[in-house]
Amino acid sequence: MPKKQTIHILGAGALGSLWAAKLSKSNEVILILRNPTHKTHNYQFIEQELTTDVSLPCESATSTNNLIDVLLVFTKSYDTLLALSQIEHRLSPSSKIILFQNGMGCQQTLIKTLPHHRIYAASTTEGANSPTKGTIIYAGKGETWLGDISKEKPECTIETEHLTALLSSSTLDVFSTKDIWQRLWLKLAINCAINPFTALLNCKNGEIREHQLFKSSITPLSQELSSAIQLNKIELSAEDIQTKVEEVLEKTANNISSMLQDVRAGKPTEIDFMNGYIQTIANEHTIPFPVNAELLKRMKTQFNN
Ligand code: KPL
Repeated sequence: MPKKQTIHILGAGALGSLWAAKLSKSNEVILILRNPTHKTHNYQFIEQELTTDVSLPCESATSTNNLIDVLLVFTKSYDTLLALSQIEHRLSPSSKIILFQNGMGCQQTLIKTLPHHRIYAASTTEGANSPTKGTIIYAGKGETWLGDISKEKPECTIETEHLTALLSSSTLDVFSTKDIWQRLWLKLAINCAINPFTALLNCKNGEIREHQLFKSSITPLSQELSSAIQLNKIELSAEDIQTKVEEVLEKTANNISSMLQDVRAGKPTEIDFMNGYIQTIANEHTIPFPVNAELLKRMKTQFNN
């Protein structure tokens, strides 16, 4: 029997646990947790009507175990730099680091912090949530795109293809792309145009469409997002953003967005890496993006983060 590939997973939230459960069927998956209390991390994984008990080995971030070969990072954007710096002693230039973070900013920081490492980003529309501690629900089938972000010039290397094949062993749909930045910026626009509304209005994704706040904001907000993204040399029209947002709202109508999940769990939100990142672009270029600025202000006032 060929030896199974070892995959380390940092961050065992809903999405990390989904990938861990799926990848562990044909790989050796090890979870890296902040303060593991046991040798294994156990949870129930619910897919459609089927419940499976998952039990995976775990290590603490500060463990001095072997070097890591493949690392999937699912920590919140605001935790990622610290979490990776705690395991830096286990990373070598041949380690493959795959970032699954929402929003923008964390990827650029990590490329600068780890200039000699292979860093990949994944953009995923898979949906998972954790209604109670120890239970993970696979909420909606999506797809995942993977690309190398450590190279100046985008290219689809043989290593990206190998990693795509490895992630596909989860049976989730995974594709490689050399245009991963395009996908990350589009995902950022979608998150900026959906997540804060769901948090402010305390409702499911699909329900924001009935609220005046969303109806009056979406067209000017899409224009602002398009301008901000074009300032970063990515072509994405306001019309394309709005159409995509409507499509995602339709597909994920019953989902509780990641931002509303954070609010309900009393956790900080990733607003600084979404609408906050757009505000940083506005500040750098001294261009006002008033609809985005107002959303950001309301989020900061209402949730104090
Ligand atoms: O990515 C998402 C999130 O919740 O963060 C969306 C696309 C809004 C789906 O819920």
